[in-house]
Amino acid sequence: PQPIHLHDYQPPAYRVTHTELKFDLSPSATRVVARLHLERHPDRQEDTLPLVLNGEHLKLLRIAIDGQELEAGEYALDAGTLTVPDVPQRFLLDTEVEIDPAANTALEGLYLSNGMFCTQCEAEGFRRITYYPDRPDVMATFSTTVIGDKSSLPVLLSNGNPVERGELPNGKHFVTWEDPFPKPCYLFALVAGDLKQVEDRFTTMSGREVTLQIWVEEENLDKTEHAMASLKRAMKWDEETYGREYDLDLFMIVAVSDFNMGAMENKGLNIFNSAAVLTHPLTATDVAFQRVEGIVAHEYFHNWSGNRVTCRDWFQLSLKEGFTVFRDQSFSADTNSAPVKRIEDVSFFRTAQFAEDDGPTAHPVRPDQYIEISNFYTLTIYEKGAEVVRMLRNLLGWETFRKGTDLYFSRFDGQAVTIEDFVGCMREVSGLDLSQFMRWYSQAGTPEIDANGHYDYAKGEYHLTLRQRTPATPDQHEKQPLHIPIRLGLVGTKSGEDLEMTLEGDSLGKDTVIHLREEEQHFVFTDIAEAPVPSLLRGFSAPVKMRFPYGREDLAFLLQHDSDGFNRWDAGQRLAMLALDDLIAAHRNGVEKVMDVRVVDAFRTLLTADIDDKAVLAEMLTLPSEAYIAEQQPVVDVDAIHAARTFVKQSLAVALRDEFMAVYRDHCVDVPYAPEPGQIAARSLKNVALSYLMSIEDEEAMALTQRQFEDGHNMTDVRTALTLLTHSSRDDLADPALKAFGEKWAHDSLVMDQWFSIQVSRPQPDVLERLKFLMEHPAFSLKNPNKVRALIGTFASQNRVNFHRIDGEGYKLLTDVVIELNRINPEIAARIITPLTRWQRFDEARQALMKDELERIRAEELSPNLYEVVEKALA
Ligand code: B3K
Ligand code: ZN
Repeated sequence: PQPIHLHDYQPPAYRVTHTELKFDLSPSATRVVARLHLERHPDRQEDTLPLVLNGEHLKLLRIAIDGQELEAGEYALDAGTLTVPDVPQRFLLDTEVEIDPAANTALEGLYLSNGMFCTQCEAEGFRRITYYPDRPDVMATFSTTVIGDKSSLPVLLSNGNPVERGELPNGKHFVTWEDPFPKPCYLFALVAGDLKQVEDRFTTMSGREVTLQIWVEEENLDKTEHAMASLKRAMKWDEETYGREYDLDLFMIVAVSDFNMGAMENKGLNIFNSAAVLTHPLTATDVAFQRVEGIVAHEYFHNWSGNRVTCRDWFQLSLKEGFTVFRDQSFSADTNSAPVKRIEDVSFFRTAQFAEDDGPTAHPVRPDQYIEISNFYTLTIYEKGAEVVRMLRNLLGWETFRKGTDLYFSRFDGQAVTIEDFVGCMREVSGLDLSQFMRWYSQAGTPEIDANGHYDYAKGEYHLTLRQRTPATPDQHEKQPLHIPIRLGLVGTKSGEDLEMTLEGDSLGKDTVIHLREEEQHFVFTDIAEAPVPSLLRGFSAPVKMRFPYGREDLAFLLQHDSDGFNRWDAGQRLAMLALDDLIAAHRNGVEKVMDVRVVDAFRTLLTADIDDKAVLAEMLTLPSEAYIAEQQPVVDVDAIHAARTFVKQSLAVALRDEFMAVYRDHCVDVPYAPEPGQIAARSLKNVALSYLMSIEDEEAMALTQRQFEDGHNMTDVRTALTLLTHSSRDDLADPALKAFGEKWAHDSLVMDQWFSIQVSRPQPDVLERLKFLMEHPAFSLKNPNKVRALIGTFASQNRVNFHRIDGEGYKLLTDVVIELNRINPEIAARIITPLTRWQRFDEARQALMKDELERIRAEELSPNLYEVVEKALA
């Protein structure tokens, strides 16, 4: 496979103004009749230009131009394209193809999930449905007729509004849908099945009535309430915040069990992974409730940032994804606890995106080449893209930024555009020079800032030196300095308050943003009355690694006094990291481990001070994850990390046993479950406390955990309890609990996914055998991405000590699965392999084992997806 390059972009030779589709559905032989209204692109007036359409896995039955059937020699077919050398300036193309949805295990194009037909077309799935210019800059109105068996497929859905329906011979029926908004084919959707719906209404700000429907299998009708409420909140929020209103009379969400991603924003017909839409207090955790709210909002927000204004080509993917993630993050922050949302997002980002930036598949927010675009739905495109938009919002200020988004949506409505178009609007409304800022889009890798500061007592000045450097990444060796906005404060060590700051005569207040543009810059803050501790990168104002030689006293001080909640949390994380570093070294050197009392004291203060944001407190009490700790180590030693972290946790539990117990008892909420911030905070705090107590297998805590499991009040509590039992040494308690849970929820696929995850994340060495056993469980299937993620994904990405077993058995298991998935579902195969591609980070013995497994994969006949990832990993 050959890479595609951004600089090769050309407008399409022909555009489609209108698309008429007719589907006659049948599991193994669906007929698709297409009529495309085509015309030469105004910018492509070269003499002759062949018509080249994409098409894969299609059986062509008929082709005609302006009603004239084409003979065999008048067109050419290969594995990916249909070419007609000679066509008029403007014409109708009719084709008929046969496709096999039942054999489609890649879950791209039209496929079957639990007997129901559904589609996934982004990025390049539409070419598996019919011959078409499958690229986002070809936008057409669609009219779609769906024909299906009336008894097995009573519901027939597509984009837009239903305009006609009726009966047909042989027990069939049809519905015709019209979508008046021109769209690229990646936003096409079709669903047909035996579905039930819940319906609601929303009145838009201009007074239009919109019907909202969520379509599910009958047994899931009781799990839609939260998604519907979230949808309505999102619709209102987008009106109030961005002035964006919904544009069709009908908005539909469908839940399907087999889905490669979370969900898809098809125009008027969002298709969701059931895990990203269904919730019930007894089956879904608080985290799942919040995730559903975020994803429902994300897909809805795409109606403007993605659908009304879309991407010119797939290199611009972050144009819609980064912006939409930023929008959904802001929505969730406004709806729940803003500081906690930021902490969660950043802690995920610093673990997973930093690791991506640091690995063989590192790429810029706007890549300039790819082999398989499905491989680029990444943390960099999504989350780093969102951080870049967040920086823009902060540089411009909300009001100017909002003027920029208004301009963007109005100027480019109905068009397929680029990242320059977006940033250009921001420049136009602000007058800011954003040329250096554009490097955030083109340069890969995480910038590292080394900061140093000192206080000049005599002059009352604080001197801060910042040096930036971005390490080389696989395709980019030279890096330019970036424009990095750094929000900061200087916290007085006497007063514990933020100090007034003056820089070059300008007074900046107590919290300000300085701009690092050069490789190295020196800032002198004058009139600083007392020695400060700097609080740098408040709110994570830029996606960088900030290093500063904080002493432990400084960090303990910031943990108590920083006025920025995010940096207060971060100070705690840094303090814990210092202690963990010592313990990792002790473990490696075989020296006795000694707990740092300053960490114990800091935790005692947290546990006993009356902190009112319980959710933030729960975050502060959570130690850095093994993955995050690994991110900080030059060579990852999984065993030492696990031992050190366990030691810290147990030491804190021993020293603060009664404090943790008091926190647990004080936060047992005895009210009917609601996914609201206050309750969620209380549950997370008490469950964090319980996890400390269970780390030392405290007798009383053990009994409380068992009771929490048996009470079965809600899934958050039950899942925590079951996890703590399963991860303890008490198999005599864990086994019956797992058995009871597995039997109780055998009918519920999404709960069984949790049952799988809990078992394969346990640290005990028997987990690999358990995992192999569970792969034979009737509820498991390699064809279902949720199952693969729950069992294999959880094991490989979260059970670090066992995945990285020194006998290589963990690697071998993942490799076997990847090889099988390569044939079944290449997109999932290329994702699940990720932990194996990060071999550079480990010791030599593990490196060799991991590379051997990668070689074993390379020896297979690979899908482009895996080919691209494996080649990069072994480069
Ligand atoms: N836009 C979809 C991505 C699906 C792509 C799958 N290959 C999901 C989302 O970001 O909303
Ligand atoms: Zn998206």
